[in-house]
Amino acid sequence: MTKSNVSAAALIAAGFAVAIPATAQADELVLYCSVQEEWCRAMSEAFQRETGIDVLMTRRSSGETYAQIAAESEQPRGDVWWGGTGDPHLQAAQEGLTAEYSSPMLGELQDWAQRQAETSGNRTVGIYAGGLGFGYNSDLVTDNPPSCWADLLDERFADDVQVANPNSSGTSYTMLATMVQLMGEDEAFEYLANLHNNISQYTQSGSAPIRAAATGETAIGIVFMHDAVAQTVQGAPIVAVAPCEGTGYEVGSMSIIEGGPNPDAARAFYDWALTPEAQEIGATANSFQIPSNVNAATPEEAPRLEDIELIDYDFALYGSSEERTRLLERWDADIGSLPQ
Ligand code: S7P
Repeated sequence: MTKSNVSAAALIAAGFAVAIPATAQADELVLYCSVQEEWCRAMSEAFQRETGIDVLMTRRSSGETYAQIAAESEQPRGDVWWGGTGDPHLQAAQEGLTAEYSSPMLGELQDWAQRQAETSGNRTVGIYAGGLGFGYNSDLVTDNPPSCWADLLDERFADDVQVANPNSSGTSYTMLATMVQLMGEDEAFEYLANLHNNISQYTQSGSAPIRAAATGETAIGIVFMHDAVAQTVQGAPIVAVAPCEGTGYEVGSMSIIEGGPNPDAARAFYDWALTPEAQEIGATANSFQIPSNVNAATPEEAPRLEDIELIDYDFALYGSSEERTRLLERWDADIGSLPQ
């Protein structure tokens, strides 16, 4: 029995609808992963165990992974891009960098996850969701803690707020698009310019600011709320905040890379990653997003979307190639160029 036959048999025995043609050489998968390293490793190891398919995994932030796939488009090296915010997945879909695929698992997914597939012409799909917010270190911020986006402009937080650079980070692009949708574009850039006075560092990775807050290197990190909760669960004095004005959210996504070297293994991973069993691996790896499969257990610690005042985030617009490119160029010109 070849490795690919073993994998199909194992998955079918486990009740997964995975089809790998008998002739396929699906013994390797090149996985580009954009969640936390611990979850990337846990997913790679579980899939490898289930199927016998070797997983070669690289972890990069969402914007960086999009850029890598675009740069490799003449000779794609990756098979699946798993995780990371939905906007750059949608941009990749629009640019034909990712392949059309309708998984038999689609019917088991939350509406927001299926909508992501529809918006992209089935070139990406939602795998989890989570609200944007911030977290503060309660040892450092003892009085009058921030509860609104507006509070982050307070001069008592000078040099004590971190957020990532939206070019590399999907989290930070979500913040940029959220502010534009909440306030209007010019007002959003004015807010970001004012916030700049309090920013000590624009990090490369979206979750780095809350790791810095956990160690007391900064007081406040602007991140997805589940990334703040992950620090609290690990014992750090971090309080997660859903901003009072309302906020945006992500539909974390997965895409098959067009022309990747192992298309059969890519589809096998894609179908498996949408099963409840695969989605429940997140909580075991300290990741507390809302899973997209309606039959997957939502971690107890996960901030619930219904408890957060969410904007009606326009994924089609802010995930479009033109809008994402334009907003990032404006961020570079108006914010990235400001003196530190
Ligand atoms: O940590 C999990 C998570 O927040 O990371 C993804 C994120 O896009 C990757 O980090 P970057 O902001 O650096 O791109 C999110 O999709 C996910 O929820």
